[in-house]
Amino acid sequence: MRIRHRLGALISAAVVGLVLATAGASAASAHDTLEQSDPAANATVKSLSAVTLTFSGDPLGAEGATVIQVIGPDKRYFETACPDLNGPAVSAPVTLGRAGTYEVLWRVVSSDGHPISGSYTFSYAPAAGGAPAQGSTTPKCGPAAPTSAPDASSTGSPGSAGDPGLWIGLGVGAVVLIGVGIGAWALARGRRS
Ligand SMILES: [Cu+2]
Repeated sequence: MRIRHRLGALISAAVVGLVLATAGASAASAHDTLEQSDPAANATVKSLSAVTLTFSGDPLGAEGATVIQVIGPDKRYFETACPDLNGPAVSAPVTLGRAGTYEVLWRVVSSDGHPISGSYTFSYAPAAGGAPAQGSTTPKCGPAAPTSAPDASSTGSPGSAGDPGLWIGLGVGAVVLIGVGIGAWALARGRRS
């Protein structure tokens, strides 16, 4: 009876260990993702005072880590300040120039500590009249981006195969399994003698 008790305890400990290892692995590989943007990708706006991005977690606000650049059809920059971080929302004020396609480039540090970045485009079609802003030849925040293709829009999720957290989790799981095997073997041996 005592041996069966111990075997049961060993197995439940192993199950708990496996669950913890798996949970640790998936938490480590879960970056925040861009859930919502204003303006939305491919939307057409008549006026715009800010670009606001909302993520699945709260990005970390390290110095210089949070960047939104808004690049006009003339390749000039139209964001007027560095972005503000407010919980899961990152927002930068803009004053747009002439009508056309604008590209939003963003970079934040995910709440799990990993930098993530992406880009998308929207169209600006203002009502006639009113002088368009001139924009700037240099970004307000972050380094000037290499001229990027508009269709290079990614939400920036580096390959999960390379995530060290996953491999640490799998390693812990393997160690737990080996421990269970040795324990069961020792118990079976003890029972026989
Ligand atoms: Cu991550």
